[in-house]
Amino acid sequence: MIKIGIFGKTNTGKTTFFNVATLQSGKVLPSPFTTKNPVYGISNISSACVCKELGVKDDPRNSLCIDNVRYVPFELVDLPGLVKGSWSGKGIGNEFLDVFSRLDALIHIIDVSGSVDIEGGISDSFDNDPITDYFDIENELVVWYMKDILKSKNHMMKVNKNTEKTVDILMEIFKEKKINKEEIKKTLDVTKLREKEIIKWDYNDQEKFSFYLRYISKPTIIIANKMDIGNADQNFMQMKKKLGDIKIFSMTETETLKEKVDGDTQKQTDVQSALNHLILKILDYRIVYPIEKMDTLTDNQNRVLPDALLMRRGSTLKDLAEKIHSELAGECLYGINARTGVHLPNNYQIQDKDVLMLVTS
Ligand SMILES: Nc1nc2c(ncn2[C@@H]2O[C@H](COP(=O)(O)OP(=O)(O)OP(=O)(O)O)[C@@H](O)[C@H]2O)c(=O)[nH]1
Ligand SMILES: [Mg+2]
Repeated sequence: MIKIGIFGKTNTGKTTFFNVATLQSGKVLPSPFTTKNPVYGISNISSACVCKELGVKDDPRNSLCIDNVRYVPFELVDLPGLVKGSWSGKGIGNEFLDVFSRLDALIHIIDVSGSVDIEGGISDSFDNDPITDYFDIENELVVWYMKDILKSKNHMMKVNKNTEKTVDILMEIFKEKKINKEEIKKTLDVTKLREKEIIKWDYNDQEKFSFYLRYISKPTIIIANKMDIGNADQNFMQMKKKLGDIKIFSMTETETLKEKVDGDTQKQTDVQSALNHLILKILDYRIVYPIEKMDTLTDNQNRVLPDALLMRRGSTLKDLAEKIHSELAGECLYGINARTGVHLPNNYQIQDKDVLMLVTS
């Protein structure tokens, strides 16, 4: 299951966001470090269900269908709050780092009102600068990546550059951080460090590599929270200007796109838009509906469109077979597009809202 982590400075509203997204009731308090350990929950992305278009009444098993909208689950993790120096100085628990390593993407929550001071307490002078916060907290992540490179100096000394390539060494260095070869290669290209032996990387190279690897391996959106108080409007404008490359969500931004509804429903739709964007747009997942019978669009228990699965862009029919059952992958002969009846090869790339039947030997 996709795993998304909520992180950021303490007291910014991470648990508030998590509670709306998962319908849990984690402790929310105006004091720093309220959340002590990672908390797991299930949330959903939403997408127009194919049931309407295909004119059937569905019977979902792994997901929900409400008013022709499919809700597909993923895992959300509420992480303990950070402050400047958390990792470099004060030290953060191994549990945090273990959980963090296994995340697919991140939601960075920022108090855009300026109410959280440098120690993490809430002050009503609203003179904290959220952009500084953003870079301070991001820097904690970069330092954490850099530590891995520094720790590996000894290992690199022994490396015979004829037998081990830069990419393989970096794979080894970052093997615990859920980073794949493509991400390492992309980072080497962006930083233009591919040709430079790692042992010769200076501090700037290490920092640059860590900075880009953090972004490439853990795609991130920003939630500008607490738009209702303090200097939020002004700070938000500044943030948009300074952090233009990163998608930033706020209450006001989504409000203009939607008709106004009552408070709680509005909060949920805002959270939903952010989650949908992260998973469907940035991580680029597609939703696929596997079935076992063409004429009825059912599984072998006669459930109509039982499952909606999230598959990353570039996933093939064979990947789908593997996801459904690892033994199925070897036996998959071809697929059939349920809408058109067209036969599809094993290397067919899954498209969003595909309804597919797998034919096995
Ligand atoms: N005004 C306002 N207050 C908010 C908003 N979101 C959260 N808060 C308040 O901010 C305080 C901290 O919220 P939490 O959700 O506990 O923050 P957190 O980031 O999980 O904090 P830690 O777990 O301690 O790191 C609480 O008093 C919340 O009620 C918001 O959008 N506007
Ligand atoms: Mg919390």
